[in-house]
Amino acid sequence: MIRTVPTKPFDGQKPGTSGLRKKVPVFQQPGYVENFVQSIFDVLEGSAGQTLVLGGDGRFFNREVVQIVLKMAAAAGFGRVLVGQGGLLSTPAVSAVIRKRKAFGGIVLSASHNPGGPEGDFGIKYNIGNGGPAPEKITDAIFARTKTIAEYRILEAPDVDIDVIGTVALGDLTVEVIDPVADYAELMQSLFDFDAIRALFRSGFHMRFDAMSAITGPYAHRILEQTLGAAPGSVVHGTPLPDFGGHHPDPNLVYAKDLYDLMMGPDAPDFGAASDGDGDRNLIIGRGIFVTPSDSLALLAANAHLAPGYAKGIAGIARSMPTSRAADRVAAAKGIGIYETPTGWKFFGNLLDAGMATICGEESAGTGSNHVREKDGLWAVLLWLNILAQRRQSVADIVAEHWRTYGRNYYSRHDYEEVATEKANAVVDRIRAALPSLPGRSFGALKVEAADDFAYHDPVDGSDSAHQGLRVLFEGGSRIIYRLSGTGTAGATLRIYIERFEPDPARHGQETQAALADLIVLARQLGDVPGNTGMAEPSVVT
Ligand code: VG1
Ligand code: CO
Repeated sequence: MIRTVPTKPFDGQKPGTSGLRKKVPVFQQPGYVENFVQSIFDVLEGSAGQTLVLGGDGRFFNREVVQIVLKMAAAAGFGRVLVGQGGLLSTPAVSAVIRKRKAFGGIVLSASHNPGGPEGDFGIKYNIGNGGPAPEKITDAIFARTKTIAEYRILEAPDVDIDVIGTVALGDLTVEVIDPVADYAELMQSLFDFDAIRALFRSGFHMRFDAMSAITGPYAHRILEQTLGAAPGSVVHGTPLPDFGGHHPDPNLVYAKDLYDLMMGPDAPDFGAASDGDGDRNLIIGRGIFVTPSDSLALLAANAHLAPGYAKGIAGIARSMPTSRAADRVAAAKGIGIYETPTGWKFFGNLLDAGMATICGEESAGTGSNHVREKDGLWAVLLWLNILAQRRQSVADIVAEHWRTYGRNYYSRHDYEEVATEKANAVVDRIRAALPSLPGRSFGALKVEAADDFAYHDPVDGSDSAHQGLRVLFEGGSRIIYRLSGTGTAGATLRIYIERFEPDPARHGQETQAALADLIVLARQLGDVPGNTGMAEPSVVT
């Protein structure tokens, strides 16, 4: 029986950079999940009888929300839900399954790199039929709906057994519990030269992949160890845990420090990598060298033709605005398009659908291609492995050669986390007020060329997105960018992105923070960051 339940709107159900993210206790309020899910279903047109894909990163509360969504999908008239076994699906796997099975859309349950557990974070995101995050037009409509919602509909039924692969009926809905890895693994096999990667491992090449007790464990065990022959034990923290073992499943130098230390030490394997909570990010570290995500994007774009899936070349590269301009140099050399979008993968979807961009990336450890419509952590690892299998050079040599060819974009992001919202706003307001007066001014050796509040005009659908970050651009290619995070769940996070271009190979061996020192000082001065936030130093430097 379908029950119609009266409800009242909750404040703040506004999807951010990547879906709705809140603390678990917020989601646990009676009706909170139901209101948001009903709001999604209410704005979808033509979903009756269609297929929905459902899965999450296995964090605390995942299993409960899976049951709610299944019963609400039954009430909403969907025909079929494909749910990952155990309620698990990585974000890129959701995207792959939507595309392969021609589903109407999908729901991803994740707060990505944010910590999990009873006091941790949870999230819900809707993806459309191309496999990508819903564009702003839809997320705005969902948010508007959350403000007026008066009832939700749910099927009264016992919970579905989501641990056994197979098909069961839930009212008129067919629930198909699928292997979370199979479709994704098949897609990877179609893109990469698995024989060449197998030969690489047989030659004595060693790697470590840190799944951070999050969703990529099952994928990495199956693909890297069982299929490609990486030595057993290459994948560590490979069992998804509801609280990620109490850690931040964020693959950066702070939270993946064990991997970093290993790769910098005497026992380093040839290649180190990690992914995040929901499997869409990647961290790449060679023996003795961390590859910044921005450099990794440029390197992958420059070498993608070495993998079968990209052998014909790539049509264009897209990067989020704060991502370094290293990729721009590759695009210029190849004579292909380069697109600069606001932060968040949803802005890449149109460019990928239109065939304008093939490879996309963000400085926040996200890279991906037109094979799905999400960023994809393991995909990046496999493309790296395919390139290493073909080039048979060390990561450090490949990176050094890249810098010699294109120049080096020194790059770092400084995050000030859990700042009171008004204090973070004070920094941004101060910079915004100064923008008109900055061009032409000099600060030591740095001369401002331009300064603006970044706005994006989507060349495919003509939509506009304003206020996407404040840019201070210097002569010679240096940049300082200020932005507030749209994924946090406590206070505000101020992000300052700092970049300096260095063409001279004799100066490519500097330590990053040292190479950026004058820009770092200036970035803090311009925003009076210590005065406004009360923080002398950022909480995370990546
Ligand atoms: C952050 C990153 C952004 C990324 C987003 C979602 O957003 O900066 O590049 O797309 O997280 O990634 P923000 O608004 O906090 O800067 V994930 O792996 O959390 O889905
Ligand atoms: Co993620």
